[in-house]
Amino acid sequence: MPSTSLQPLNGSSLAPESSSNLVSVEFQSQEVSPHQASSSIGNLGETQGLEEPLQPKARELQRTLERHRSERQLIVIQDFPDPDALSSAWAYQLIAQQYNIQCDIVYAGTLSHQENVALVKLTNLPAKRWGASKLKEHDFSVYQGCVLIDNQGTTTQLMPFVQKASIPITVLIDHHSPQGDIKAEFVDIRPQIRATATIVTQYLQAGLLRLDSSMNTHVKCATALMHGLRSDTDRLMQATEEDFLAAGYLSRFYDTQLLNAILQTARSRRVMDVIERSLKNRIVQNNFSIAGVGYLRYDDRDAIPQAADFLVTEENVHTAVVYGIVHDEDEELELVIGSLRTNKLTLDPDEFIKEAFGQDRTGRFFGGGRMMAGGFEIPTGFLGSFNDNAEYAKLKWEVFDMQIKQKLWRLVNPKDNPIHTD
Ligand SMILES: [Mn+2]
Repeated sequence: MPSTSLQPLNGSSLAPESSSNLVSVEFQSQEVSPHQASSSIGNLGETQGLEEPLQPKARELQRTLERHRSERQLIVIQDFPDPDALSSAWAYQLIAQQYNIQCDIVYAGTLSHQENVALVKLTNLPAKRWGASKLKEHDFSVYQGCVLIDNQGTTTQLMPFVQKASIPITVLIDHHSPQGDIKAEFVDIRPQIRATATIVTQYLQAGLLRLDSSMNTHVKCATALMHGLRSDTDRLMQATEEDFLAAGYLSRFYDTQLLNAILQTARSRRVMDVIERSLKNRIVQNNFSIAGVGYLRYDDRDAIPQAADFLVTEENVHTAVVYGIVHDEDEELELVIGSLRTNKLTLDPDEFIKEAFGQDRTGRFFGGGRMMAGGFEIPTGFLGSFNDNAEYAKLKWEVFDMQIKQKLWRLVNPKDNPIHTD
């Protein structure tokens, strides 16, 4: 256990139980009609554990879990797990425990944002990193099922191993738009919802796991879910009614001091350095602020969106793009990673990034899409590695820097390309 002086609040001031009926009644009246019609096929009698008759998905998940009682499942989250994925996976693990299903939560990349590291440490969140280079060493055959949460298998390097071991996808819970033809026994994809934590909280609310504010793990998991929900909804600014209702439910259990501690986590010096470089290198034109930050370590890749978050706060700037070359010596991996942040309502980051960078030879875009939000990734390919040669490394950065700038300026300011090719 990490040492933390924080004590759960245990919902002391608000009487949690007394208000529960009121909330669920209101919730039902919003949603009940279409769902109930389709799910009323003789199952309403067997829902003792479920408080809300409307939740057909919760009931379907319950039946799925029953069918897989006492199995071992692998919960796969994206390579760079965010609070939404981490907390939702944890909640699923706690739900599944009641069916004697033992789950391992794994990711193949790294926890790079200091808040995510703090979340995992302070809540003792049981996620494991299976580094890409050692993936082959893990025994996948012990799992009877795979669970995809907050992703659909397209953002994790674990997927080929799951497929190779012929592990069936038992459960898929996500709020991103459907991505291709992944098949799972239980599927709950709801793109209209802003956070997977909301979907999972609805399961809890429906009675799949009765949260108990005297249980430390429940309080910590509820806090993690609140953090996930807040971070995927831009601190509730983008939240829909369902997200608010889920947050309302979690508010009975979560620990405000613990959440505060997670949010207050200080940036590392290296992240500060990247932000400093972005400030120094930024070029502002037509309300766009564009900055290349050179090379950075793989573990610090989250410094890029943080730098973009910072640059977009400058007056007269509505959109910031920050990018750099990320390298990981262990994995011999090198790619350009970038991030776009905008306050301009009419600028769609997805469209902008697709338009700016186009697609690779296989037709895959370098970024955009709901999974990437305002992010993009460009492999350095043949030019990768040999960075111990300082001259070469510098030259390589300049090439990528210039190429990215050209592509961005072409959109930002079509008539003013910094490179004159004629
Ligand atoms: Mn999410």
